[in-house]
Amino acid sequence: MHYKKIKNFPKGFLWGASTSAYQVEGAWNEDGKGLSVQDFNETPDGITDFKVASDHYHRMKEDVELMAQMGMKAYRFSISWARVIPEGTGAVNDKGLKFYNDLIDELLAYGIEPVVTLYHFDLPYGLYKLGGWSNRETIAAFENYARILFENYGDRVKYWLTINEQNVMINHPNAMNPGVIPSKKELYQQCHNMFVAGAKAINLCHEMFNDAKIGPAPNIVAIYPEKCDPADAIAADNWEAIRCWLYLDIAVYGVYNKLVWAYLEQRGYEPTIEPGDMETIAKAKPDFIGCNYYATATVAASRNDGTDCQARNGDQQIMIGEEGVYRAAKNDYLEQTEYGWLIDAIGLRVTLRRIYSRYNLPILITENGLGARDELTEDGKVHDQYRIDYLERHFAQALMAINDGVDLIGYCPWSFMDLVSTHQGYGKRYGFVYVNRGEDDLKDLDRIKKDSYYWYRDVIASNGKSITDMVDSQ
Ligand code: BGP
Repeated sequence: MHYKKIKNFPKGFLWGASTSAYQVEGAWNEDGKGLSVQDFNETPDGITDFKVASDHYHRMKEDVELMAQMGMKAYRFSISWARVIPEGTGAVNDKGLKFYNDLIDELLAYGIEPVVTLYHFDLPYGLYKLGGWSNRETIAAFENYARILFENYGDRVKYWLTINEQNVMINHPNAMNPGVIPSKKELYQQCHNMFVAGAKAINLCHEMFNDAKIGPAPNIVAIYPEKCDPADAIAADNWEAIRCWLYLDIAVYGVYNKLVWAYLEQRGYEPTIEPGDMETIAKAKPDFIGCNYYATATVAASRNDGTDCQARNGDQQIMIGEEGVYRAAKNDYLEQTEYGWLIDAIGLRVTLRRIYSRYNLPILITENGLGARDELTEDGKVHDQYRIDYLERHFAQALMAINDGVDLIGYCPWSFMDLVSTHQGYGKRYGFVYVNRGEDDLKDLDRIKKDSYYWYRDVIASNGKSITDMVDSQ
């Protein structure tokens, strides 16, 4: 759809940026913090662990000042469950509570809206040892943890996200399981338990506050069929339902997606649902949807001959197909980053339109960004024009989605500052702020504003007018 006149970003748009606790904080065993599964994940040789990360725990005030100078309206961060409740359940760590209390106060002092994720990949190890999400006790532990956060921060935090990328934890479970990777059957039981836990947090939040907004934060991307072959369209539909709609249908409609349930039953993956679970889930009504978007995926029809899972999409993004469901396909229309991640700005518009037309809820982009090997050059700067280009193209498509009628309330690129990538350590950077450290060499951990920092500052200052003008002139 082309428009004669482009509307600007709405007033009060939440221009922000994101991080997560274990990737940015460091101080992995300080001030009473317990350990999380991330502290036990073995990283390949030459790739850093999460012990120091970006040392944000010790430099929080300096970091928030940088956010303020950039003009950020919102900051999406996660709370480390094990910093607040070291074993995941039981005793509370006052120093951990204080860290986030101070962070929230600091943000608000600069007029930055805190957007708080309760749980971002870092399950307390104490709970993991007891079975993690396979153990229904973890549901109660999560509800208790949520209650503690709401009691302590609910007077100031108005935007909450329950669980980051639950769909990634189920479809790519490696990084969340330092021990044995669970079977699919067990993963879908964990998934169900997380659905109940997320719903309990939403219900609790709504019981405790009238003005708080809470929602899930899955990774949602449109899935394209490789060709206009209807069989490819079915495969795209299969994978979009299993990868994406399962998670949002539960959150918004309170039901299992029928197609996905058929898939689960056929394979014997269906979870045990305890009495009361679906009532809890149905009662929980999110106020908005958080969406992490990196790139679309493209699939072809399943052949169901034992070859669907063979990698056949060259070095295009992490996707391997599933027997009897879909095969991975190559998308020749898309560029790739140096890490092989696809770049699809228009796909963001497609994705936002699909989400909005299914659910009719406000959407907050909670992650999107470009991982690259940024270099600190001799002039002491980081010239990341490629990141500016990437974000400019994605902002433009977000604006088009707004013009299409999507109620997009904000955009929090990943990431505010450089931090440890989930799989690729410190070499792969996403931030607007460069952190001066290597994989092993911690150097001085100085913060250096990249070119994209100044660019984003100007975008925010004009409420995206430069993007609107650019789109308008095309
Ligand atoms: C998302 C996660 C983030 C972050 C990001 C980039 O899936 O929610 O925590 O890691 O992806 O991925 P990576 O760090 O693997 O480059």
